Amino acid sequence: FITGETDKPPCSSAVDDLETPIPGISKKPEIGIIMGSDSDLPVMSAACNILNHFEVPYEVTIVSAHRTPHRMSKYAIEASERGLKAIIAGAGGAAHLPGMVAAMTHLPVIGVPVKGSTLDGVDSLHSIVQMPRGIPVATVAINNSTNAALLAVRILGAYNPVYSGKMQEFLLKQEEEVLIKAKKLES
Ligand code: RP5
Repeated sequence: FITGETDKPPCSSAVDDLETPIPGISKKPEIGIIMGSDSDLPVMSAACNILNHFEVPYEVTIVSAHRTPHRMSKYAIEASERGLKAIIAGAGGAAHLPGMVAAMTHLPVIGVPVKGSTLDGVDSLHSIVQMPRGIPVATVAINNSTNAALLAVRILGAYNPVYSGKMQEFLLKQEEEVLIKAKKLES
């Protein structure tokens, strides 16, 4: 997958670069970020930034439901045995990737509707959110891969206190930042 290559791509895991391991965090990817096309990367890179911020090991690659259906099946079927704990899947237009991956794995799948050049991303949103009963995809807002990554960190935090601790810190900091802005506005 892209992250392992020598010339560093735009979305590369910060955990890979750490010389000293972080206690409680493995270097093995725990989150898979996939997208239907390299044209989704500008949107999906925000998810990489969040996972880097939380020092979550992840992998990132292109998997297309329509152009590489066999690769998609292999990715989804092998994801759990390779150690992934959740998958973030971004796609635009006829965005079947998150749903099809969810159909072939028991892992949580978070779908990111990517806004294409027409229909404002509502097509992607509807394609991802309208899953049949039994096969859930947690769908975030159009182009909001930030929230997809934050949700993935919360999923990891449910069983790893390192991540839940980092999430609590993040929320406190976020709240503080808003309060500072509010005070500025009031003064
Ligand atoms: C989807 O089609 C991709 O996820 C992308 O958002 C959209 C357009 O792909 P390109 O034609 O830009 O490769 O499969």
